[in-house]
Amino acid sequence: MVRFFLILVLCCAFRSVASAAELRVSVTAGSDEAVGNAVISVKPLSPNLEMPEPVNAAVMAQQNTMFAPFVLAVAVGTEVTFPNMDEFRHQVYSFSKPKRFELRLYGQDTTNKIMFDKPGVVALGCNIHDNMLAFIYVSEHPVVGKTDESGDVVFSNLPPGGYEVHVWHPDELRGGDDMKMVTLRADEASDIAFSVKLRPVRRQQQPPADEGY
Ligand SMILES: [Cu+2]
Repeated sequence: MVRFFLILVLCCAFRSVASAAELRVSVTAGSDEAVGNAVISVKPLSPNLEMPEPVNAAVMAQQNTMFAPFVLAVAVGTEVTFPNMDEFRHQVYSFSKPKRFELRLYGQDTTNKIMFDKPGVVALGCNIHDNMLAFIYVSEHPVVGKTDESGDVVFSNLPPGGYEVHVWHPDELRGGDDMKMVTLRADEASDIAFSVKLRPVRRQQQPPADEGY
């Protein structure tokens, strides 16, 4: 009996590894500028594809009078915690349609959790510190990630099949790539390159000018 289960487990493990596909996405702007913080969301064209379970918890920290990370990519239904790592208080809010909220003045001892249950872009600010700025991209698709500083992100263990791949960036302008189709094959890696248009002056999160600012 035990041996039977062992064989069954090994077969399943082998099957999932053997049939997994990999999607490698790179994002550039202009002639060849690598674009980090671009959110890539992946939508299976067939509802029958067995997608990886979405991650349903994430963190948007307040540290050194900044948000960390600047861009957070989550799937719909993700609960995000907002820990304050600073020794002073923050009052984080958003006026964005997918999630309007305000976390009343709170310090390190408060655990704030917000459920993001509608897709869209949620811009964050702090009523105390004007320099603080961040974005939560809430994707309606189950697989979502963001590019690193080299403009790359890799999705492993996707089931083979057809997909729509979408890109979003806080500074994007119309006229660049926003969606591409791809067919992933078992045991193969596929590459997609997006060329986006970004506003010349990028929005950034500046550190506070100095104490008492
Ligand atoms: Cu603050």
